[in-house]
Amino acid sequence: MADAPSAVALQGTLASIVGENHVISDRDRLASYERDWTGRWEGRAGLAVRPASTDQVAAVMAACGAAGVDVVVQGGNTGLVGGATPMDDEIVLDTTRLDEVGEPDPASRQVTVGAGVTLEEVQTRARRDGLDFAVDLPARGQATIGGMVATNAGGALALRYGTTRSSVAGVEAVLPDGSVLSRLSGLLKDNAGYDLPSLLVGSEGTLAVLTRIRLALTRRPRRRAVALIGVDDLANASTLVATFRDGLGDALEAADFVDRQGLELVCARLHVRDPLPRPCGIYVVVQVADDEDPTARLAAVESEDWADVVAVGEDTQRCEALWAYRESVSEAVAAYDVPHKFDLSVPLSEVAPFADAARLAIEALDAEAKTVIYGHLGDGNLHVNVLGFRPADDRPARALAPLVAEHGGSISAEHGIGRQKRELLGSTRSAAEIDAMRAIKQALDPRGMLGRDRVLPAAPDPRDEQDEVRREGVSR
Ligand code: 2HG
Ligand code: ZN
Repeated sequence: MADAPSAVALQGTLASIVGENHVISDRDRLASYERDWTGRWEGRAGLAVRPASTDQVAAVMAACGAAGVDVVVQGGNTGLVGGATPMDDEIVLDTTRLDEVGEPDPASRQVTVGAGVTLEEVQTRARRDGLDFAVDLPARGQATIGGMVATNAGGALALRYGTTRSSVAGVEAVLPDGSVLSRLSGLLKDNAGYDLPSLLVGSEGTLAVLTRIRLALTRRPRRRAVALIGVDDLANASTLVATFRDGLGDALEAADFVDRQGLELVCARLHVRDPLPRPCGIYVVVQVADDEDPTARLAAVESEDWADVVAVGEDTQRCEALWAYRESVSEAVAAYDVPHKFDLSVPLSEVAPFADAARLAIEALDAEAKTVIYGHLGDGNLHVNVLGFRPADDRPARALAPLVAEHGGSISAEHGIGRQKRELLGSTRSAAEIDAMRAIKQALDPRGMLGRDRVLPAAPDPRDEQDEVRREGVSR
């Protein structure tokens, strides 16, 4: 296939902005941008461009806008809904050279970082000062802060500290026309006009390119303990988590889970044994953190009949080993087959009924399919992973979306809408909400050049509407 003329024609202009070495046109080098790590999402990039400052991002956006070329933003390429995978020769704006990490300010407990800094780099820097970044997820080594803010990433600790939104004190971003919005003062109280940084959190790279983020850090509790507890089913697991929340209050940092199928895939992938003496239907991982000995707090809610279904870790190594049974599920599932992923949330009381209904719905599509369910139980966030369908088959997602709505949930808890769920957005957002979202998109990106065909459903074709009116006229 020939290169798209418009992207290639821009090569010289982009090189004059970011330097020749940072405009990538070689098809072999572009390949790493063109596919997500699960193999579910693939596309084609016209070029990739790697700016190193907000000014360079602004100049890149202005040049792309003037040339009429579409842009998609990509950080660590760890997204799971196709939002950052280029399509139709889009230019990939790679944020990983926006890698500056500022000095944490001890008074405000804030730090300014570039959008391309990884989560792990922020955690390492913050922990040197006895602080921490309150969002954590298994892809910490690759996931960038810009991507996490753009998707309002959740992760295991959201139960205690909230999603990424709660840790954003300000942002700097470039609009599609190249203008720069900068709000990095970190003022806790700042109610002057619409809160544009809040709007950009969770906008999934469709409204602006985030370039720098002012992050609010937390003080890191001195000690933590992890328990892995086996229970029969999700109904019992939900009751257990409710008991923990009640008994441990804020000391409960995370309450995740994985089902038996997921655990078996992990054991095979990591070559590790079952963590508990007997097999269980559901494995709950709870993390307790405190300045005092957290095991005492765990023990206070433990019950005697857990004796043979609990494993407790107090030192870092043992805690990590227990977490691995949960955190490695994505990798283990992907090693088995190209997964269809459906991230969602439902109220805690609906977790078990929803999971039963979801398994049945997938079975009805294909009795041979394998369904693995895991996630963040404390906040009702499930990751339904379905194996056995071709990557382009959208039947699993279409079967699950209405069930989520029936159970009072949301079709995206933490991974976003991206390409995967744009046509399903209406199942948990009203027409009025989607119209308001379209109006915002139109105002900030009138040409629709940034993250085209993501998040929002395709606009209804006016010809179809006219047909509808005509048909109604005839039938009346
Ligand atoms: C997790 O919690 C991530 O492990 C990924 O959100 C979930 O791969 C998934 O479905
Ligand atoms: Zn998750």
